[in-house]
Amino acid sequence: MADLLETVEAKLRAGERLSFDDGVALFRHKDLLAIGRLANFVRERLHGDRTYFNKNMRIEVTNVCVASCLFCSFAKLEEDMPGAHTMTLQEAWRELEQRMDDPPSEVHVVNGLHPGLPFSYYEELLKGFKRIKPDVHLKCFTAVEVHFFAQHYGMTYAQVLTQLQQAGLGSLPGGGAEIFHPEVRSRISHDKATADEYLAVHRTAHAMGMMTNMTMLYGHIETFEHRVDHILRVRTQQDESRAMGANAGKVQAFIPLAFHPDGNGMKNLPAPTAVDDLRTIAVSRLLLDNVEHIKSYWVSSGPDVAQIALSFGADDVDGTIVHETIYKAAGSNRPEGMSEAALIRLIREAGRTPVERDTLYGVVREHPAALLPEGALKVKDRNANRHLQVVS
Ligand code: V47
Repeated sequence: MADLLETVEAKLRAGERLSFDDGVALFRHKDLLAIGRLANFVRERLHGDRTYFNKNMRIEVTNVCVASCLFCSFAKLEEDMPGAHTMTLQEAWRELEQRMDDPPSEVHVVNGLHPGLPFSYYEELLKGFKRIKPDVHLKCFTAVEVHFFAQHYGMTYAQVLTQLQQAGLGSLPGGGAEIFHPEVRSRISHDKATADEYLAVHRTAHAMGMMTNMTMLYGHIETFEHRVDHILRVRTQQDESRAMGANAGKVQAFIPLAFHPDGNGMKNLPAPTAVDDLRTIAVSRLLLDNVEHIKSYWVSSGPDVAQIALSFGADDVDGTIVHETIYKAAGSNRPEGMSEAALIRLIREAGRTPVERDTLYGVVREHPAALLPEGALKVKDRNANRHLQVVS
């Protein structure tokens, strides 16, 4: 066992890439703290103590979806089913209008694959957000949605992305990746974009100069080998995109998403544990030598684990979010949003320096690091969960 850690450390110091076998062995290695230390070494080499967050909001304009993913607790097959909803454009725009007293810098939209909306609905959606806040960054539509649009409206990926870009699209979020390996994908999401199609959409976006994120939904029926295969497919795509030149886009952040079992086709499975969450963040950091940011999405792992993950390879916690619905539908008891003050406190108490960023990792504001312990930084925040709440 010590041999593995020594080999990995030597490779990291020499700037050498870890292999598939290294990745699987790291997932199986019992010394979580030792793996965390290695991932933290890489994290600090890249980012020091800097830890990123943004002011964002999530909107799901429709949960009507022709796909039937086994893990999904959010989608409804048809518009007239109980719980199905599709916002009018005015309703969607109002979500942003209502936030204009403390506006987000990013709107993140993820939807079901709705068979009955015209393509112009999505174009108008983006244009309307831009009318309300011209400098807002629109991180909208997963690669799975873009693939669906291309098939459904008879366009190429480049045509879909160009038209959406003209309407205001800024970048693509990472959703829809799940697990790329066909042994798993064919069982949990057989009727949407394949791994190759997902990656081809990202490749097209990168060729157009657009930034994207990628995710991995872990902790259900997949093996460690499937996870490593998934992470290495991200790495290979990133190599290819970086070879496109300086004007090309790339994968900015990789986001492991912890599976939540409530109300979906895998409800009999247990959710992944905190140790699995931390190990997955750490191994992702170690394998992805060409992706700058590893995001510990506080909604999926919970704020407590997201905070600890900042010492296991993660350098980003996502943002304020406001109204999260996908994880809520899958049984998450996390708050739907977090205030900026709560996120800053979470980062500071982890001994890190909070950096508010925009979607493309431009620095909006660097906050001073905390002197621990953090008596003077207590905030009253009813949105933060119990552990982050302040005692006055
Ligand atoms: O694609 C769905 C996942 C994703 C469940 O790009 C589930 O910055 C766990 O992609 N349990 C949407 N996960 C969210 C997403 C995301 C989140 C934060 C930041 C970014 C980004 C992207 O949520 C879906 C799917 O993989 N998901 N159901 C579930 N039951």
